Amino acid sequence: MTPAGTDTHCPYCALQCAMTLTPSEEGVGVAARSFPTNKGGLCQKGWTSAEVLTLTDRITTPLLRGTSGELEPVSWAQAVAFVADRVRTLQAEHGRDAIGVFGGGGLTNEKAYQLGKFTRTVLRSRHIDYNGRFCMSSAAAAGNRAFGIDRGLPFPLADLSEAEAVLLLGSNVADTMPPLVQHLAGVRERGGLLVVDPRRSATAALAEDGAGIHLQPLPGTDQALLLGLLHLVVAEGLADEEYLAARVTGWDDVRRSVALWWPTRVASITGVPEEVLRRTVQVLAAASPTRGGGGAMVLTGRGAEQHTDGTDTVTAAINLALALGLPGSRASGYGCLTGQGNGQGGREHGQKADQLPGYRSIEDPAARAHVARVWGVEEATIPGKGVPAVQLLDKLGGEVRALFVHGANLLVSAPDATAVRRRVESLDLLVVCDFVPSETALLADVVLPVTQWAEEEGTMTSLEGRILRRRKAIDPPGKARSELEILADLAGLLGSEVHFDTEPALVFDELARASAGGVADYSGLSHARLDAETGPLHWPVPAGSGGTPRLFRDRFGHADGRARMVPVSPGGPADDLRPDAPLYLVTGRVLAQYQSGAQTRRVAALDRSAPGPFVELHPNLAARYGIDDGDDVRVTSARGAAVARARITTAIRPDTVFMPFHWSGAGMANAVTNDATDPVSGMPEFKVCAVEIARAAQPSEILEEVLA
Ligand SMILES: Nc1nc2c(c(=O)[nH]1)N[C@H]1C(S)=C(S)[C@@H](COP(=O)(O)OP(=O)(O)OC[C@H]3O[C@@H](n4cnc5c(=O)[nH]c(N)nc54)[C@H](O)[C@@H]3O)O[C@H]1N2
Ligand SMILES: Nc1nc2c(c(=O)[nH]1)N[C@H]1C(S)=C(S)[C@@H](COP(=O)(O)OP(=O)(O)OC[C@H]3O[C@@H](n4cnc5c(=O)[nH]c(N)nc54)[C@H](O)[C@@H]3O)O[C@H]1N2
Ligand code: SF4
Ligand SMILES: [Mo]
Repeated sequence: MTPAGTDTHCPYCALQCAMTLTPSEEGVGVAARSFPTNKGGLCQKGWTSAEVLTLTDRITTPLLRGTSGELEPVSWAQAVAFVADRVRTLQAEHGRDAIGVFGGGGLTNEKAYQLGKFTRTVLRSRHIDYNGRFCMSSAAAAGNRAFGIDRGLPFPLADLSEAEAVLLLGSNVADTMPPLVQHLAGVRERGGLLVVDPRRSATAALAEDGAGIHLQPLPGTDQALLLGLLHLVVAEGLADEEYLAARVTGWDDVRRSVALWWPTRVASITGVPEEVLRRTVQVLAAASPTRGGGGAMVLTGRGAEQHTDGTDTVTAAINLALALGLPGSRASGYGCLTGQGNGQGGREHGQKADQLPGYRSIEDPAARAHVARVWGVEEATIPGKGVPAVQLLDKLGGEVRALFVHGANLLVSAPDATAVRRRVESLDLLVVCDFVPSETALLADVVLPVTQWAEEEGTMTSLEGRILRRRKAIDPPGKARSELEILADLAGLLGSEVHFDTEPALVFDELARASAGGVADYSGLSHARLDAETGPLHWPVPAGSGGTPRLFRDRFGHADGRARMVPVSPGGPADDLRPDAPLYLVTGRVLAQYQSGAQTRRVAALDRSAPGPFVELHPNLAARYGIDDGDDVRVTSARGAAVARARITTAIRPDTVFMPFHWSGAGMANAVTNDATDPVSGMPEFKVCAVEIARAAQPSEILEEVLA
């Protein structure tokens, strides 16, 4: 008989594929589990996830930078006492806001909540933000503006299986969420998969091979494309006027605003032929339920969002969906495909610069009073709002003297990362909680070893807004501890009288109380209920509620129940083409590596599948620059350069090169990217900047040059 396993979910992306873990002498066995989102599937990262538990270089003891300059093992008591002492001194010298906190969308709801509470009640600093700012902040801002609620998918993912048309803008799910592709089988068969990507990505190939459409625009022109599609909807009388009259405000303004986006103009800006624009609109409109179709969805990923006009681009996508009467209709709507494991829950419980738990505003007096009561503090002691991630990183070494990092590897994943490294180096104190010696941890003054997913209890909220249980299968190694314990210890040492629970179930109960009455209301939930209930629980789940799988059936989140259409106009890349930088660099992901690679670069099978950085370029472009497949190519922007192997392919536009961002060292894409941000969301423009390329000299020379 096989021993009973522990049912939990994958540690990586927001699909949160269900798995069962079975510990044995040889390690922890991973088995895929049937679940509505992954339907029994896992990707290569999921299958190999248990290897990260037993890495030979895993951090299992607190480390403190000694007088020799090296990180040296110390006891927990020494490590936390050192941190508390430095925090006290720095705050006495520079004020409370001198301590910054950087969180992550991979943290459980319990940890994200506790981190926000610790920052506001113990440090009493306004300077907290997190890597979700790099991820879906533009979609969140646009969703809040249009719908009054930001839940990535306002419907269960499985609704995708029923749709007749799906417009995917800048999302490569075939590599970034492989099991999700099962839900696209139907729409592919029906010829309704429409993929917008400057590259013929694995997902774009699925569309083309399935008689769908691959629209291959110039990078950064998604908004113009969307305005052009909406122009055609109006011109061809395809707008759902009845729906618009009943459920939406602002349609007149938006309709007028697209009058000048006629197809020839849009085709010349985007490079997408007029005929393709027309076909796309026909397929989408025919699938709209109010025209008798089976359902149509407009979904965005990071490709459309990570731009300085990303919020407006998502707004244009939402406007298109509203004009066709999709949100709230059967197997239809707009959605953003959230990225990180807890990218959804991590943006609801207070690790955002302007936020209190339950997706409340830190500037709302009623919200402050409610949360102050739950925390047992005076409302006036809760600081005001801080600044978004990129601006927070700008302050390092200036107004912010110390940084706590929980769940991000900034030195690889932040835009203009070489400049970020310099600022991090100028800090008086860097404290990193992690379980691997990431590039950021290696620079720290103090590294605190934490537990991993299979070693802890908690909850995660997946891309469809469903709250899931993460369960403990094994004990943590060495001295690794949960962040909940670390924060409670530090609170005590810093003389705080605020109570910090360390049991995840109790922290969750407090989070539930703090969220009560908020947009993201979890007050009807507890670990016990999540364990007992077999059906799905999508937030909001107020007390007594069975959850809300579909948010917009009857009304939207604004007080009047209507969605708001807002006219927008494209901005274009902040760092645009010029004679010394005549090409676009776009960045993104490959299947076998996750994010900064801190975890996945350490897994042998993943390293074999995706061993290092590369630059994708078109054969015509390669010929013009005298570059052969496998040559080293230097990609240079106004910020810096990266060198990586040429991968010559017709899958990319000839005016564009592509690099994944999973590696550090000479091939680090973020040495090149731009840190300009969207003015509404604070999202940096990872997806496009102007570069020059050249065939590089000997690899060893390059390494010296790039690292100099
Ligand atoms: N394997 C793997 N899976 C992951 C992750 C990972 O690191 N690795 N990370 C997770 C996370 S946090 C996230 S946020 C998601 C991201 O998931 P995706 O959004 O699917 O990932 P990306 O590869 O960043 O970008 C998607 C596509 O956008 C295209 N693109 C670039 N510029 C533009 C543009 O201007 N317009 C358009 N339309 N497209 C453009 C790129 O060519 C790329 O194919 O993936 C999650 N899943
Ligand atoms: N050029 C370019 N850059 C990008 C992007 C892009 O498309 N192009 N995408 C951006 C996006 S969408 C994202 S989400 C970011 C992500 O980039 P990062 O924020 O760097 O994400 P990860 O590499 O997942 O880093 C997470 C770190 O936290 C650790 N960790 C995991 N779980 C826990 C935990 O529970 N507690 C603690 N303390 N540590 C933990 C991991 O070991 C790892 O070191 O990158 C962004 N950077
Ligand atoms: S798709 Fe995402 S959640 Fe599923 S196994 Fe892969 S990394 Fe894990
Ligand atoms: Mo992300």
